[in-house]
Amino acid sequence: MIEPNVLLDQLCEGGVGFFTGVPDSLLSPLTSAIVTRFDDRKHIIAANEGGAIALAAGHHLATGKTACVYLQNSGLGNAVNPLTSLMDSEVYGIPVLLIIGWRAELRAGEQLADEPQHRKQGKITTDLLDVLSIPHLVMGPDGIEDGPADGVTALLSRAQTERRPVALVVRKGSLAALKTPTREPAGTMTREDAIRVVTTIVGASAPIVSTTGKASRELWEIRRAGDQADGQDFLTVGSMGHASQIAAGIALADATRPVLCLDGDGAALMHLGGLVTTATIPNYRHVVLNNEVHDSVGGQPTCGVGLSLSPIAQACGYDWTRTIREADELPGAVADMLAAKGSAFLEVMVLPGARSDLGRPKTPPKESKAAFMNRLGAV
Ligand SMILES: Cc1ncc(C[n+]2csc(CCOP(=O)(O)OP(=O)(O)O)c2C)c(N)n1
Repeated sequence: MIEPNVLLDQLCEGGVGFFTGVPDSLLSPLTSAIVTRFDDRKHIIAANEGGAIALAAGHHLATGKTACVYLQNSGLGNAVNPLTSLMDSEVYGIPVLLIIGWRAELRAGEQLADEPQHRKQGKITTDLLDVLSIPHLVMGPDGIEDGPADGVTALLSRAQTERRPVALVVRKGSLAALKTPTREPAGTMTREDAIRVVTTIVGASAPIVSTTGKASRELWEIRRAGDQADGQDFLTVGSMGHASQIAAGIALADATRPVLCLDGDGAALMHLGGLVTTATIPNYRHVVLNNEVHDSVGGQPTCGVGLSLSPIAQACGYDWTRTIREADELPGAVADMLAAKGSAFLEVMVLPGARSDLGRPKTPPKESKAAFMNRLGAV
């Protein structure tokens, strides 16, 4: 396995002086090494992958150097626009080294078992890089595959001399584990307990759209344990950051029915501008479970550590907003949110972490979708 700090040394020796990205579980050891080693002028956890590419562009414009952007392959979609219309040699020709965690990777043409939301992207990751004319190498636990041992250095120097994006695609299990630095917890209750309270009080009064990551897994398990009917929730298993707009589309379709979005802080921050839209919808209820970290992929901080999201929601136009930290405040706050006149935003500060035996939704996404649409009376 590759030691993250050895890879980091290689990057620094190759001239990389700035790191940014959105955390990924496969790359978690690398992000931990970067967080430990660099201060916040040399490393920025970006709100989204497109923003990370643009930060890297700015770094190059100011220093002439190549930055490193780390991301999960799910985030490539967010990065495609600045890669094609800003960085590409047909436009400004700006070098950047992408380090991409390859979920649902292909090994000798066979796909590694992974969640449904990763399958398509896993299949097309290297083809997509080809289409984008981004030279890339694949790294496995034994190092660079089908390339020289100093492949990373060669790739970096290609980015610099040819002034273009290049990519290192990293397989599962390639990086040796490194502990994520721990932080002061933002809240006092677990995310799972908070979800249990929210679902109990909301009952059948509002369909729920939940965010990407462990929150949806916990919601699914809570429904299973309670033997509750399918179709109450739409789990946004992929498409991080978009749960709020999915809920908005549902809320707009029927003004008589409240709709609740169960969001994460990282996801809400990823496409924060969406708050301006959701705030205008009177039957919209937004709960953000804020643990200040990307818990689902290893607990790395979000770009909003120490930031309260309620005042932002209020400034975006929400009619009702509140932040709570204590478990005993939650039932009353949920009831008030449901009774509020107009759009409502509740920020619940929660602890990072999850049960180690947390399961994953077993119902295929298309079946869940059909049950949800049935519940909404759409089929
Ligand atoms: C576009 C995109 N980028 C990155 C990921 C990887 N990813 C999945 S869940 C997650 C963290 C979500 O953080 P947050 O919304 O704060 O929820 P938490 O996990 O803390 O409950 C990340 C980065 C993804 N699925 N999609």
